[in-house]
Amino acid sequence: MNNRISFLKSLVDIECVKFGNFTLKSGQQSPIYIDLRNIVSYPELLTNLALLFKEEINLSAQRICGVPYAALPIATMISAHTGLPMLIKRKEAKGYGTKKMLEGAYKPGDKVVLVEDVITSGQSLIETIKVLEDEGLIIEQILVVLDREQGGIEKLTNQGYNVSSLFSVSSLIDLLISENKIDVDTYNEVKVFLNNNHSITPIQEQTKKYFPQTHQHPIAQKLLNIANTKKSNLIASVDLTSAQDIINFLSIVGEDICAAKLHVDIIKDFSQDFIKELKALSEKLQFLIIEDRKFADIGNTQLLQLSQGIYSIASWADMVTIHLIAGEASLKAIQDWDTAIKPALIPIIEMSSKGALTDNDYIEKCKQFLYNYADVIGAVCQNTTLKTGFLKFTPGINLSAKEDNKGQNYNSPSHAIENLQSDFLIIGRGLYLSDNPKKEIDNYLSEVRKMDFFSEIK
Ligand code: 5BU
Repeated sequence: MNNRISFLKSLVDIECVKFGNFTLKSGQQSPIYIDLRNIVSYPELLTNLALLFKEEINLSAQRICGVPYAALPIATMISAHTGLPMLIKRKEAKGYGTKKMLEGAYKPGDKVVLVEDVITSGQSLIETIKVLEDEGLIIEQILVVLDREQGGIEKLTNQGYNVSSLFSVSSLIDLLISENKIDVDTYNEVKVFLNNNHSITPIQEQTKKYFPQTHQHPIAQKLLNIANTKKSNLIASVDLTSAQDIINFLSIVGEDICAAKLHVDIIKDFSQDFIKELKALSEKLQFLIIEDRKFADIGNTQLLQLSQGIYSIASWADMVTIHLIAGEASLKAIQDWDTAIKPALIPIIEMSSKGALTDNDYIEKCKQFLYNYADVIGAVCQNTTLKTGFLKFTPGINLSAKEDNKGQNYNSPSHAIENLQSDFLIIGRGLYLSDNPKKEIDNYLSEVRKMDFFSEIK
């Protein structure tokens, strides 16, 4: 069978293309769904695609680059089959070191073939083109797998780029009807939809972050319930040093947060009376308590630190943070601790500070075991994503500052939700140093709520 035809049919088989009734971000219904990301799990198909592209590539090209993320594996495969060296365009600049947006070996003037999975408005391509051109590279050719026929190709062609696609949605449905893979009604519905929707937001860019609803851990479920009810995923990091100041501050912002995060070891007048007052306030205003203890020791010591001393953290904290630097056995020691009340665990796998040693290698090592422990409800991290069902907590959130002068890096709430895919945002000085914390938390909340983050998944 013709390679192109068999490739298109496979896209339907692996559900990269689906027919039915899909809800778009705009609320519109669409009869077709296209998302080529699944292809990464089908190496044979990826190879076929690379071979189809190989026939199209200009001989004068010197580099190949995929638009992140969907086209990265496609570009990699083409690179392997053509010998064209690959470049990687980052989605976000590194928060440390060189802040480079483009990785790989290149020099200004190199001619690049850009690869994209699906083109709709062409917006993601335009963003990638800008990064490459800012580096002095020349866009020799743009190759796209599927054109949604919504004006993207024309837009780029008008700007002088050489763009072509292997397939269009029309050619896809023409083929599928001729092969009896879709019926006439579906075919007509898609045709009408294509004619009427030249400027809608593309379906494959619809992967929207919704706030999680359920969790198997009771404390995490409680946290989700509070956040969903209040429509607030904000956690106030209350790094104040007097017990009264903490209570006063939480009396003001408590109703708008889902949790308060403490560092009890910085409170100069810590007492169990303070904890009593704090717990009463947390009941009244409905927020949970995280002790940001950052345990990082051998299992036995961690158990002592959790249960003993003047703080006796395990008796009152709903959640605690823990580094995994000591290895899996230290985590397991807490998991195996058979006690009536135990805080949920939030391992720190990636830090917000400049030059943090939590590099990808470290993060991956943590991920190899952290998901296996029922006490673990998620992780503190920045760029890395977590397995579905695990909650992502991100500190280093500030509406106005980009950094402090002590190594902290900040992101805005919208960046954290949209780009970092964070579930919970941890805000410290942005709130407790504000002259008007009530007004300031409203500013944070309105940015979060503006994003429609708390809608139910349709
Ligand atoms: P800030 O005032 O918003 O910068 O406070 C951030 C809080 O989060 C503070 O208590 C830190 O100890 C905590 N934090 C962090 O900033 N970055 C990290 O990677 C981790 C914790 Br883990």
